[in-house]
Amino acid sequence: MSPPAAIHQSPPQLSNMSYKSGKGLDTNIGNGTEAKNLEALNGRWDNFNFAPIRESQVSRAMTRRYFADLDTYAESDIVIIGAGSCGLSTAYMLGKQRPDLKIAIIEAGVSPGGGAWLGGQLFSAMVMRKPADAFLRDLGVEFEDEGDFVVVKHAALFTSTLLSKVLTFPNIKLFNATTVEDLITRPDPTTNSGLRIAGVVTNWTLVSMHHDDQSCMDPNTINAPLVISTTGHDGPFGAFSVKRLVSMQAVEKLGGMRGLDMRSAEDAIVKGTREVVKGLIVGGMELSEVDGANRMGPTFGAMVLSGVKAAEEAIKVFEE
Ligand code: 48N
Repeated sequence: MSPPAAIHQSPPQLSNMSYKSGKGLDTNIGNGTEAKNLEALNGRWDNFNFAPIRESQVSRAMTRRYFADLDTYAESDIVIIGAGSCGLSTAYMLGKQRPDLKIAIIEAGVSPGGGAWLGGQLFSAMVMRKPADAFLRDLGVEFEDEGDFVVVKHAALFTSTLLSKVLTFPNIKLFNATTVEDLITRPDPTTNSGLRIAGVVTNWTLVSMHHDDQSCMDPNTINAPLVISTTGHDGPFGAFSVKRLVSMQAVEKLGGMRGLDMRSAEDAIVKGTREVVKGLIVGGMELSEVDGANRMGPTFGAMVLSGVKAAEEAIKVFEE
């Protein structure tokens, strides 16, 4: 029995693909149950059927897009490492202010959001001190006003809203389950370290976790004139970029995150968000490892406003 025709279809060249119009995609999908809205399906389950599909169409629909994105973002304007509250806030601000910039977000976890799915110690409400309520208003997330601070009823409401807004920007692509396992550098005699950051080295996270027990599994790369690292405070993956700066001797040593002091921590993180070495801006809790700032515990205003500042610093770089 000869193999079904679909096997002989060679995938069209990625470059002539246009997802919006569907040109060049498998279009031999039959006309299954066309439903203009959910009400049209009510009570019609006896004769219900999905439109026909062939498994390879699903594979091609996913792989074409993913590899086209890898091709597109191999040269990015900005790479954000870490899709936690700071990285996502940075992306949100850049997506709004600079739709012309191509931005790749690299997130080691399958699920983005970092530590912002719960408010603290598994409690769900999320606290932000004013003036971070301005960010919540801009984002359109409701909160209860408690005077000097506000409370979002569930941290997941904040994080899912922020994530959904970031994912809708056409100039931003999230590569989750993907780890930055090194930084691309270039010699730069104008800097103290003699180098500048020029992109990131990536691998599937599961591969990055098994370099010690598998033979060579070389990484992929993304070139970008600016990297914004928001990988959180020290932990299995945390503080990645700043620890790498020390091991490549671009920074002498880290200050190391200090004990919990909400008031001093949040001001220091927001004010300190900056380009730590040329081509690398550090924000969020990763910065506490650089500057020896305190940690703030279960309050997130500094994360979002560090993101606002990181975006501002990034735009300055592109306006230089
Ligand atoms: O949420 P985090 O860890 O980091 P931030 O800075 O966005 O937010 C920190 C915040 O959640 C707190 O820690 C709160 C305020 N508590 C403070 C305190 O006192 O304890 O997100 C970092 C993200 C995570 O999703 C990681 O998976 C990811 O970065 N990540 C990486 N992604 C790709 N490549 C890497 N090398 C990497 N390292 C971490």
